[in-house]
Amino acid sequence: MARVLDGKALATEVKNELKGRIAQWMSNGYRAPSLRCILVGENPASETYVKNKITSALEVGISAETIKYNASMSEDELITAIKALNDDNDVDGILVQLPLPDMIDERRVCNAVAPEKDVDGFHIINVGQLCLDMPALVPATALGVVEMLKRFKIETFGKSAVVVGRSKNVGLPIAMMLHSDKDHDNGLGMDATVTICHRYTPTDELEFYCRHADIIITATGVPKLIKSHMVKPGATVIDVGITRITDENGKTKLVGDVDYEEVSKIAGAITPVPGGVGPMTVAMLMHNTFLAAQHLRKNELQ
Ligand code: NAD
Ligand code: L34
Repeated sequence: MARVLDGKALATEVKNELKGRIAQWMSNGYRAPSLRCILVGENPASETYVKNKITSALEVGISAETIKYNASMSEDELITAIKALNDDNDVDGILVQLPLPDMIDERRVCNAVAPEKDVDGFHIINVGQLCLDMPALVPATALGVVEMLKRFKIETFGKSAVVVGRSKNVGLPIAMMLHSDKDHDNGLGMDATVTICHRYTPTDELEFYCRHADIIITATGVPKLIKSHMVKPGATVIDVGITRITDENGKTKLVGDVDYEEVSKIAGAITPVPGGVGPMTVAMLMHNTFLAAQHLRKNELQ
């Protein structure tokens, strides 16, 4: 049976370390790092995720607030609200929880957040800097995946990896760090050989690439996409996908992209859903918020 990579336990470890570092930093006279989460409209999953973020922030010593708006808010009103937070010296990190209502252009909104407060790493400046191996604020989910590989000591150097899913916020930054050179500026590279698969990758090719991979990272939202015959014995399988389904008893539960029951018999290591990448996403958002706070204070001194 595969080793279960417990993201929940690891997230607790990461947050405890962060709590100590933040307390240490504040003992030098700095105020607590501060985060604002913007929620537009009603979406039960988003509400849960943002609640988890606020709870974790308060646990590690980050001051945090959710700012809620009605789904009828206009794009310009949202951008005006973001700009006010950009100009607010009491705020270090800003995130706008996605998805946004259909009428609002997510790209325009992500680019309205000041890059130095963009703790989601979705601003074009941060995306560009990551792609150029420069220091940047990196999307928390991708950082969570990389942190899991590092802390669970999964070797990536010279290994073969498949990323299933090519979204700009999840698949792309994961693939970017996995294939990059560790010796470059930001130190985030993992030196793997990476194949990116997506919805138009023919099924037989998806199977072929996955079967030859030492590491499979899947982020599609398609339950049971990754079956045991697609996994090389001993491979590491990281499941980013989260789908809410209703089971036989009418209860809702969360499932990933991986057919966990059968794949866990073949893989060498596997992440569960829930309790895998999700909690690590939240932990790495805290890391990004502390990083943003530190950079902002440094710039204030100059
Ligand atoms: P998205 O819809 O933007 O992207 C999905 C990607 O999957 C696309 O690139 C698409 O081409 C690919 N895809 C779809 N069907 C496929 C198929 N049959 N075969 C191969 N590829 C296929 O979604 P996203 O924002 O990238 O999120 C992906 C999943 O990860 C969702 O389930 C989401 O809920 C979850 N997610 C989890 C976390 C976390 O912290 N665990 C964070 C973000 C997203
Ligand atoms: N702007 N929008 C922005 N930034 C993000 O980083 C996100 N994402 C995704 C959705 N939209 C976003 C998140 O935060 C998904 N996501 C996220 C956050 C937390 C968890 C999962 C995804 C999480 O805590 N998952 C728990 C279970 C949560 C539950 O019970 O529903 C887990 O164990 O997987």
